[in-house]
Amino acid sequence: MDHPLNTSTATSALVRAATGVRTDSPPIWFMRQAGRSLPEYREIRRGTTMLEACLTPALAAEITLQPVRRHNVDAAIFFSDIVVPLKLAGVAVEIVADVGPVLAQPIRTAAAVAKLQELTADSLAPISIAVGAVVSQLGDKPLIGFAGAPFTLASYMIEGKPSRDYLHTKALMYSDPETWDALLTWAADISGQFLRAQVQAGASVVQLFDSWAGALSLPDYVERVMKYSARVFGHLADLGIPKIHFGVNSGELLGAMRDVGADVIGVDHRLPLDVAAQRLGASVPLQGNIEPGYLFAPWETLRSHVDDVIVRGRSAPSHILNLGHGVPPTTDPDVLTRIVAYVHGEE
Ligand code: 1CP
Repeated sequence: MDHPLNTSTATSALVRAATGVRTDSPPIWFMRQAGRSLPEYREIRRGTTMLEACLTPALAAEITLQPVRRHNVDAAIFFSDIVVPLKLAGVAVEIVADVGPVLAQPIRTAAAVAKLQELTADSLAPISIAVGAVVSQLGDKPLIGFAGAPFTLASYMIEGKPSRDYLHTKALMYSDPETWDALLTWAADISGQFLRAQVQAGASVVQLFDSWAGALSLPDYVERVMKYSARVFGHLADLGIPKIHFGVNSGELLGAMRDVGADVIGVDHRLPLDVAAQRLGASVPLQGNIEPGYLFAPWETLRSHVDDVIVRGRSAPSHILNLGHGVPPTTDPDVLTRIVAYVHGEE
């Protein structure tokens, strides 16, 4: 199969904006657009665990397409999770409802890291099949592939569950650099292979989520984390694919996150896009950054906020409109549909 970037998606608004071409209005998609805000998602997920849904190709493909049909967003994002490659590599992990990823045994020692297995190409088959099924139904709309960056992934592995302060993670980072290096190198390789499989099966853009990198100072990010994120993108070096890099609360890290090898920097809602653009010398396409809290405000209030984000986004060479972080599960999906219609000039 010819890759969609060579046949159908190269002229899409999302791919153009991701490669620095300014579009009349910004292409729009939402982080976490699939999932709990959608009644059709809650319905199709009944009786299936989150990871079963991710690893059943027909189900993962259908859930990926649900928000595209409902909201008419400019891109799909593959329905999966950042811990899926851990599961495929044999790590005992589950996604617990209303909690998030939980490991049977946190991985905090050199011995535990030494036991981690490599990912095999065979084990990625459910991912390739699901991506192929999505892409065959998307036409000229691009699919965004994604993975977790090594720091964020390692934080779940070391803490064993979602954390607020990342103290076990930082304890390992500061006290045992060799084990840290081995763990982040392993995480970089499985995320890199997970992304590569999605691109080879037809994803046109990728996003690397370093959701929790904002917990680090810039010097720590530069000295102890950055090279592993660069290693993830290294797995895609020959594929010529636009790469988005996103973190929460990462306003101090923007330049370093670009230097990892990103084409687009995702900015959360804490930093206005014109300020982010200025920090990056107005040379980097930006993605973001509607404050998710506005989804619960009256339409006129939300609409002026969206207008403000679009105006500030013009300070960057190009702009992909998104939220500053994921869609909250309690969001009224009609509000998301209305934002898309408004941005597309249909309201
Ligand atoms: O049963 C359910 O529905 C569980 C909720 C859920 C969903 C729908 C989880 C558990 N993951 C997902 C899908 C998912 N995860 C997607 C695809 C859907 C889409 O974007 O439309 C993506 C891109 C992710 C990526 C992900 N998982 C990130 C990075 C993005 C972000 O939000 O910062 C992170 C940090 C995770 C871990 C995770 N998985 C699930 C939860 C609840 C969490 C976060 C837990 C925490 O607070 O630490």
